[in-house]
Amino acid sequence: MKRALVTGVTGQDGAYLVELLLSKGYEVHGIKRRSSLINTERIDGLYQDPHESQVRFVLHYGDLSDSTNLIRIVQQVQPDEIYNLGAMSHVKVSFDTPEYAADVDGIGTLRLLEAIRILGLEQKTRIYQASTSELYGLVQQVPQSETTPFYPRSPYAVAKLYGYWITVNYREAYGMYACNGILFNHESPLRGETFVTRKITRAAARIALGLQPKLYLGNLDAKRDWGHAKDYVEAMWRILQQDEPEDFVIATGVTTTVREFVRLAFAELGITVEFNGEGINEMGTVTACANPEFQLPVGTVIVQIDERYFRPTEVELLIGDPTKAKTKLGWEPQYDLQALVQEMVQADLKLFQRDAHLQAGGYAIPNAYE
Ligand code: NDP
Ligand code: GDR
Repeated sequence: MKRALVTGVTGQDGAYLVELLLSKGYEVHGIKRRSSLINTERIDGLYQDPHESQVRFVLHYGDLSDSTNLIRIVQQVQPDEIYNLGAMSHVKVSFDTPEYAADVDGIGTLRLLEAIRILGLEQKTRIYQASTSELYGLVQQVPQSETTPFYPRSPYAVAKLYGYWITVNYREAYGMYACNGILFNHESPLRGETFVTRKITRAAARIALGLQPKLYLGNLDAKRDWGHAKDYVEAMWRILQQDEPEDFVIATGVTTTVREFVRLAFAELGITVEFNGEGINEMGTVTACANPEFQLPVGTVIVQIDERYFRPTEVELLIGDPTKAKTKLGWEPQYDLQALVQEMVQADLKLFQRDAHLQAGGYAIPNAYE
């Protein structure tokens, strides 16, 4: 039985990856951080009672900022494969906590690579590094491929640039099976609530149900190549199953503006939104509502701009070229954007119908921070 160790196991990708690895017969170990509230919601469905025998999914407390902890866990688990998904993964927040992002996303990667080396596991343990299309940053050429130059535009991306190159360096210096997956944005119903797609699908559901009046966004012109996390964790696994370690771009090859994502999300609920105005005065207004269950009069303004959500330096355009992954890994995404939006919006509608029932029954529903 193969043994895998997953950092960032409580995150979006961690949850999908653990499910995939368990389905392939792996014994899976995950590293979770201590938090003041239980933070395992995404993986609770995969929980196995440690008191039972034959348990194949085990959690360890740990942190990418703690070398001794990482060395101890790697020594104990002796993994065949490590997936380094743990990170301070929010680009905008990295401008507020740049040193922390550098420590966890940059040096955290080094700590894991060193743990493998210190323990003499270079020939046994394969490692996947969660690299990102944010490395491309300021547009040099499109579509972006494995040979496109990097120009990171945030403390997050600069930290990930270190993670990328230290992974390449350990592969070349010590003959380790260490690979980067340069993944473009991937989303799902498990996506963190403050990333733009999930913020939009949650708001679409809540506005339709009368739980929230408006959605405030930043740069509507940004273009992203959005795929589904379920497809992307399959690619991560395939990257570690090749004869030779290599880096791969994982993307759909289709790019869409944030503005268009908003339209698609509301359209999934039968609500037509049109945008008017320029710059920070741009607004999204309801021009039709085909669903009689939703009380949204034509003319209601439901999207406005809030400058707080703009970044000091922005990544305007991402569109990936997944040719190498398709050719060498045989990887093909199963979801297109329409199917992704549909799954996310319907999941959030179901989630917030519960709140709508509670509100109708007289319970106060608190507003959430974005
Ligand atoms: P999430 O933000 O959903 O998950 C991040 C995970 O990292 C969480 O489990 C989080 O724990 C954990 N984590 C944060 N800080 C630390 C730390 N100091 N020590 C250990 N663990 C930590 O991210 P995704 O699942 O979306 O992304 C997975 C990885 O892929 C990340 O590295 C991200 O940067 C990268 N990536 C993501 C892309 C995407 O579009 N989703 C695209 C390209 C790369 P907790 O739950 O406690 O916060
Ligand atoms: P990104 O994802 O920065 O690409 O990083 P995010 O969803 O945060 O932003 C995408 C684009 O939308 C614009 N935007 C907004 N973004 C947020 N979060 N909130 C808003 O209100 C808003 N309005 C407009 C942003 O400016 C941006 O252009 C994600 C993360 O998962 C990273 O960890 C990962 O490496 C990259 O994707 C690939």
